[in-house]
Amino acid sequence: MTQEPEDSPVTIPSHPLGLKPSGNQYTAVSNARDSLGEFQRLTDEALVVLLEYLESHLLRNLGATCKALYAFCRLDDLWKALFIESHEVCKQGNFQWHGTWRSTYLGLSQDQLSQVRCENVFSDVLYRPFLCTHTPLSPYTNNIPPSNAIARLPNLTATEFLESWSDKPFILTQTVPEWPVYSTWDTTHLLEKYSTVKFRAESVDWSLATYVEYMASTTDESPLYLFDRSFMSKMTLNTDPSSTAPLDYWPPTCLGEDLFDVLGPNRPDSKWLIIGPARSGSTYHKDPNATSAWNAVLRGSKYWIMFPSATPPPGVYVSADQSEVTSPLSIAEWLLGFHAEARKTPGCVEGICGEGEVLHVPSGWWHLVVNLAASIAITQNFVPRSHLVSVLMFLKDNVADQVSGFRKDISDPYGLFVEGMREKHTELLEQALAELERKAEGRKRKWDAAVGGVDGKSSRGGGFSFGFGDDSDEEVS
Ligand SMILES: O=C(O)CCC(=O)C(=O)O
Ligand SMILES: [Fe+2]
Repeated sequence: MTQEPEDSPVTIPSHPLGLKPSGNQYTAVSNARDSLGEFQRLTDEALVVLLEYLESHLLRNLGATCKALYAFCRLDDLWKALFIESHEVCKQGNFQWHGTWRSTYLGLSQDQLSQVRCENVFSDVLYRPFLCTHTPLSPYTNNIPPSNAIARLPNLTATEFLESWSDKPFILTQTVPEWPVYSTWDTTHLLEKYSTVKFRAESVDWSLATYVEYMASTTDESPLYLFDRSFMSKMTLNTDPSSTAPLDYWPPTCLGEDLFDVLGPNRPDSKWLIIGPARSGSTYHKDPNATSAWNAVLRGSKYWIMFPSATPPPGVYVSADQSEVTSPLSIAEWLLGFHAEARKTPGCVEGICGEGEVLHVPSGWWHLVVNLAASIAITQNFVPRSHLVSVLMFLKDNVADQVSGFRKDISDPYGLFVEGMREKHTELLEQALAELERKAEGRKRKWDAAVGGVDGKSSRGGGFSFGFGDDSDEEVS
């Protein structure tokens, strides 16, 4: 692996159409934009928005009128949207991938593609996705400062986990190799058994055969990510420890019990199969319902960068109730724009979880994940007893309807969880409810102090801002 620092120059290949970033127009002898006619009035951004309204035949015809529009109408994101939103073939999920969304939509092979050189087209809007796709990841994911490195643990006991580790990210280095799925889950083996089975990849359901073809040749800036919560039934896997049949995998024993087990069949979604090419991944988020998670890499490797609950990562903007998160569109954009600052931010931790390893995501932590090579992983969310209070608080407050993953007919997840806990873990529940009450009291006292008394008026007379987010022992998300 190369070890280039983040600010060292990197070499990017030239764009397949030959188009260049906007800045190059100032030294160029000609500019294809000059022949755009009335379209010249539009900025590149506005032009793309306009093109988003066109159907495929219009996009194709307009692209044949001049060189600049040819370049714009080839923008593959336009064809991705057309294909995903309206193409029957995409909905059926079982088709041949032709390398780009446009070629797939139009059923074109490589030798049927027109190749107009666009050397005098200058556009950051068109060049940016290409730059992001070809920006090497290694300057960002290598050279992790030792003070940021996520701990790598060959083993851990359940007691050590509860006492010292349930609030910290760590990588278990020796758990997965014993799982039966570990030896049999490369794409070749999976295709032998499941090639026609459809898996969810963002908003589409594609056969595994189609997805694997896509994965092998996509040049998307943010590749479509297979993230399927029903894989257990689709693949008829067994993880039930009470069954007599052999298990396909099991959670790392050191993570101990999962208190959401008391919900039985009413528990929210908790298991996902994740498959994606290099550069695919997950943009910043916290896991649902204040749960913790483990993520086991069966093939490939993943770079993780994480921040504690109260520290939103640089470039990520969170609304006061934490229900809305705004961040750059793609992982590459974030790496280009914010990674250097993030690495220096107190609380930031980073690590590479390799094949056969498991990463622990503590409740409430922000994380961004990028696959460094094509990867296959399983992730599972759970509630350790050390986070029972945070989970109860999250379910009870349900700020901005953020509780998620429960079946639609379950109207009171908090009540259901309390009921289940009362049946199976009475004492633990009582302690947690008492703690919850203490925290609610503390919040109320803070509120009263901030507004200057029970009449709710601020003693300062002016506006004020108030949040629980900086309260390290209180999690509101
Ligand atoms: O593997 C990934 O892309 C990350 C998935 C994730 O966010 C998780 O396991 O919590
Ligand atoms: Fe996650």
